[in-house]
Amino acid sequence: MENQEKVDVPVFSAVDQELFEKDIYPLRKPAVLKGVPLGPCLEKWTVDYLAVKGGEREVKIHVSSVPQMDFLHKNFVYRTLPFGEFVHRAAAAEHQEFFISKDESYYLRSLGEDARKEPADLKKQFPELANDFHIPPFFDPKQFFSSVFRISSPGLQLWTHYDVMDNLLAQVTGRKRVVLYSPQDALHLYLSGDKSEVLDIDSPDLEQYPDFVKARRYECVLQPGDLLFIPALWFHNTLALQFGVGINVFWRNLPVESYDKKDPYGNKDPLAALRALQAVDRALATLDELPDDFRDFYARRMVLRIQSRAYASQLAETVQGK
Ligand SMILES: O=C(O)CCC(=O)C(=O)O
Repeated sequence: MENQEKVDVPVFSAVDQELFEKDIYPLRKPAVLKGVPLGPCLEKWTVDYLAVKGGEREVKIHVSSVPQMDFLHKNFVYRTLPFGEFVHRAAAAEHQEFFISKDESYYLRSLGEDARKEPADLKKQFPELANDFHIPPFFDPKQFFSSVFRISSPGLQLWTHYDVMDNLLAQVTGRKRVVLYSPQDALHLYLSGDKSEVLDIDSPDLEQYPDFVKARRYECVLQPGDLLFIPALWFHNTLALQFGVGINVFWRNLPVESYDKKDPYGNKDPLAALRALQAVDRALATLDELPDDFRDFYARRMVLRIQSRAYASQLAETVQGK
């Protein structure tokens, strides 16, 4: 897509806590961080080692006949496998045992003990592996929310979505392309909840999604050992260029009471945002009392009021000054 603006995610070397806190975090923009000690996982985590240490613990995985996972048409199924068996399958291009087809693709986003209540925590679900990974000391440990395994077959692409907490995505093995979009581009991403309906971000159907070209595309390729800082609300789309093992760590950057308590995934909108969205729904239901032309007019006035009252002027300038 030639007419879409493209930006490389900035890369920072030899990042320590001070550099992160002073020069990177306050910008609220994605950044690739190199040279951060992540622990022995970088040397140790071969497929066999992971399979032995992760062992027989059952994991729920996404399985798809094609590597581009499509949440709109649900082209994947959930299945359960012992972790060791899953890792062997995800690392191979062809499978002797399979659910759908010989060349099916796998994706693991690890879950908490009781997936509906508890966030994922490597220390609890994978104690044998957790000590190999050192969580970078870039946030107050009291803000820690979850640590999540992200293990993908080669070519696996995860749809564009946002999360509501700050996030460090550590790539341990395999290269991964990540494309990100600013929260300020939300209007150009054709959202369905926390996900973008534009699945093919490289050659989207511009008749269906004409405004997608207006979204500025931030891109990076993570190498093993790299960290990507993904600030809360930044949309991200990942493409595993090889079999890949990653871990992401979410932490709360808002006061703890701002978040929905029943949110093991870290992607439920903060409570105040939820209330505001519900109020919009009520306002829209009220507009339905009017005939079409009046409804249209007052809907536009609502948009203007929202823009002038709630868009941050500093952020708006960034958008205009793209
Ligand atoms: O690395 C991936 O596969 C997805 C990462 C992701 O969605 C996240 O870190 O929130």
